[in-house]
Amino acid sequence: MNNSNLFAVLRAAFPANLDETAVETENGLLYSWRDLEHGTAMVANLLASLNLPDGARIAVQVEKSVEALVLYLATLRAGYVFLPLNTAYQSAEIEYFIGNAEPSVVVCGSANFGWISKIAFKAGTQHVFTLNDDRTGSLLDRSGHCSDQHEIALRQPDDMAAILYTSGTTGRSKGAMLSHGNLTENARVLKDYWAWAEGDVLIHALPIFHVHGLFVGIHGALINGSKMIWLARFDAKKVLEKLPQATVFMGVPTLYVRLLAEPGLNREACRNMRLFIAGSAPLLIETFREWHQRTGHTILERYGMSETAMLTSNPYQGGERRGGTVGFALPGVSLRVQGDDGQTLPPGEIGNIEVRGPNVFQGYWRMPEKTAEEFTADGYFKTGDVGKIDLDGYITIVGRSKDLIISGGYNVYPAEIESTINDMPGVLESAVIGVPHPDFGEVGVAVVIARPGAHLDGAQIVAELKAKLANFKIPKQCYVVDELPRNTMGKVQKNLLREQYKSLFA
Ligand code: MCA
Ligand code: AMP
Repeated sequence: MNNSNLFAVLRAAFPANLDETAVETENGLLYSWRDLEHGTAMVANLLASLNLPDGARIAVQVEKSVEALVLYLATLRAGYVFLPLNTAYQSAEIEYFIGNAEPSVVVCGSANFGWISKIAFKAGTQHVFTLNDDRTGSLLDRSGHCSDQHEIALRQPDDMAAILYTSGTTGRSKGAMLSHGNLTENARVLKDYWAWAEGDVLIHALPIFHVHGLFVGIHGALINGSKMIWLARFDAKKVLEKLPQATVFMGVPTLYVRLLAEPGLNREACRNMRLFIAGSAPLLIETFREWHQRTGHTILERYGMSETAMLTSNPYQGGERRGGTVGFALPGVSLRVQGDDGQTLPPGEIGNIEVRGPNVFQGYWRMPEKTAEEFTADGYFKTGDVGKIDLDGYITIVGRSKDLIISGGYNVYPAEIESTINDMPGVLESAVIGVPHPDFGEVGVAVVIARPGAHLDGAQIVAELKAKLANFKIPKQCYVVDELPRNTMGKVQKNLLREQYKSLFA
C-alpha cells in the first residue's frame, strides 16, 4: 500500500549518500541526512511509546533549532498532528490555543515550563516536554533512549498533518487543518515550478511556526534533497555572509528591505544565487526594482495563506517576473475573482479572490460553521484578499476585505487588539489601523477614546498591551482622542484614520 505520509515523500528524496550534509547551522554544526533519519526515528519512537490517540496534536512553542526541525519531521513520521506556536505568544494566547486544540503533548522551552505546563495539564494534556535551542531538554533526554529505527506511520492523503492557527476578523483564532495530501501536493508543485535542482542550497532564515518557514522553506529543500543553511533568526549580515555558499533564499519583504540596507549586498555577493523568493506580504515595487539594480536578480514574488499554502507564483522561467504582481495560479490551483454578487469578473476588474485546489485545507478545527461560511457552494475558499487578473493572466492583490494588518510578515488582527484595549478600565472604545512603515511594511496604530471623566495615557495603554499580547501585535503608537470619524450608519471610518496617520513613519 502506498504511504501518503508527507515524511515518506520527503524521506524518499534524501540523497543516496546519507553522510552528506543536510543542515549546516550558522555556528558551523553539520547535521547529515543520516542524523535526520535517526533523529526523527528516535523522536517518533518516543511519541509512539506514549500511546497517544489517533490524530493527537503535538503543540510546540520552542526557539528555532535543528532539533525543533527534527521534532516537526518526527511528528509527521509518527503520524501525529503538528501544531506550531509563535514564540512571541504570551500566556493568555497560549492558554487559548492549548484549550482549543487539546494537544496530547506540549513541547516548550525549559524557561517556560512552569507556566506552560500548568496551562497544559489544566487543559488535559498528558505530556509536557522541554526542548531548548542548545540541544538540551527532556524531549532529547527521553528520545535518546529510543531506537533509531522506525517504520513511517501509514497515512492517507486526507489525514491531518498540521494545524496552523490563523486569526479571524471576528472572534478567536481558528485552527486551519492541513493534510498530508495538501502539503505534499504543494511541495511537489513548487519543486517543479521553481526548478529546484541538484546542487541547490537554501538559506533558511525564517521562523518555523508559519507556512513560509515551516512548509515552503523546509519542504522545498527536503523534497529536493537539498542542503539548508540554518539561521536561528534573520540577521542581514549573516545572510550576506552565507549568500556565496547558497543558491536559494526566501523571505518576507522586510528581510529584503533589511538586506538592501547592507552596503555589501551586490552582484558579487549573489554570484552563486539562483533564486530569491518573496511572499507573505506585499513586496513594494521600489524594493523589487532596487534589488534588481543592486544584485542583477529579479525577485520572484508568490502568494499564499495558512489555509492553502502557496496559491500563485511569478514564473521561474519562460515568462517575466512582474513586480507588483503575484504571478499566475500554480498548476492545479483554480483562482477566480468574484464580484459582490458572486459573479466571476472579467480580466482587469477588481473583486474577491477565491481559490480551489488540492492544496486547500480541510477546514477549521472544530468549527464546522466557520468552515462552511468561508467556502462557496461550488467549493471555492474565500481568501479575503481583493485583486484582479490581467488579460495576460498575471494576478495582482490590491487590498483585503478582511480587516488585517501584515507587519513584517506577521498577521495582526485589529479586532483582537481593539478588544484587549476596550477591556482596560477607562476605555470607551478604540480603533486599530495599519499604516505604512519603512521596515515592517505596515504597523499598527491605536486610536482610543476615554470614558467620560477618565484620564488615559497612550504610553500606559501600550505598556499594558505588552503584558498581554505577542510583541509584534503591539501598536507602535497609541493616541487618545476625543472622537472617531464615523459614517452615517455610525461605523468607524478606518479609511479616514489611515489617511490621517499615513505619514507617521514616512
Ligand atoms: C519584531 N517586531 C515587530 C515584528 N517583529 N514589530 C512588528 N512587526 C513584526 N513583524 C518588534 C518587536 O516587537 C520588538 O519590539 C522589536 O521589533 C525587536 O524584536 P525582534 O524579535 O528582535 O525583531 P527582529 O528579530 O528584527 O524580527 C523582525 C523580523 C521578524 C525578522 C522581520 O518579524 C520575522 O521573522 N518576520 C517573518 C514572519 C514570517 O515568517 N511570516 C510568514 C507567515 P519591542 O522591542 O518594542 O518589543 S506565513 C504567511 O504569511 C503566508 C502563508 C505566506 O504567504 O507565506
Ligand atoms: P496568513 O494568515 O499568515 O496565512 O496570511 C495570509 C495572507 O498574507 C494572505 O491572505 C494575503 O493577504 C497575505 N499575503 C501572502 N502573500 C502575499 C503577497 N505576495 N502579496 C500580498 N499579500 C500576501
